[in-house]
Amino acid sequence: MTLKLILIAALASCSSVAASGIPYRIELSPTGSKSVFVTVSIPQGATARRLSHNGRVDPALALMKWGPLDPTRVHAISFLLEGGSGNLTVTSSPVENAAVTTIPVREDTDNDGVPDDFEQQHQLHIGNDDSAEDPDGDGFTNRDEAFLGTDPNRADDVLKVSSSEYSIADEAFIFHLPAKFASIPLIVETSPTLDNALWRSVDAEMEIIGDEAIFEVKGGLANTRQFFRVRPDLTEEE
Ligand SMILES: [Ca+2]
Ligand SMILES: [Ca+2]
Ligand SMILES: [Ca+2]
Repeated sequence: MTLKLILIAALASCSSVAASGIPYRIELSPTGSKSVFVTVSIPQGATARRLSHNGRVDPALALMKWGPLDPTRVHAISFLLEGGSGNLTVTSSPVENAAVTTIPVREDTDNDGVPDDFEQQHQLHIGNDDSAEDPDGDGFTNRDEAFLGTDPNRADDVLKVSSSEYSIADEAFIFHLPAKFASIPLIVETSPTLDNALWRSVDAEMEIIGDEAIFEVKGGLANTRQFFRVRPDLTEEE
């Protein structure tokens, strides 16, 4: 069995959630039939905070562990890393099939939570904190865009629900998003009103079909109106 590791973009925060550190997102595509365990070791002097499910952090050992992971689907690990330099080492087990990958810690020269490589790629400014700016006016800051893997200079490259419907057969609200957002921890929230909205999170099941990530929220229609929104989930796991 081999384990394919893909490091996708990374980065920072949702405007409504304070988060510090450089975000990382690692995609895991186990192949074979056995469940897989994954360990990420963190460079000395760094601390990690988990964002994604299914993992635990052992600060004494500077390790993060995930598993068992179902080998039949893709998993995404998201975390924020503060401090330290060197490499992240990603190891999978069982031992006889171990795969080891090293990922260099991303530099953030101006310490604004947006890594240098993203700033260079998108003509942002290393040397001054432009993380809260929104040059394309799409409502997402440069930090948000780096986290989401969207272009900070293109308003049409943005986290957005492309379509939605209510399925009477499934008794569920269905939301369609581009599949590229499937590996980002997202949270679905609902409110009965948009004036003085009271957003609360709801359980949503996600599956990827073709080029779409489809979220399904059970229930609804019993009462009157319900509003929904989807946003990056940067809450730390307990
Ligand atoms: Ca930076
Ligand atoms: Ca923007
Ligand atoms: Ca954008």
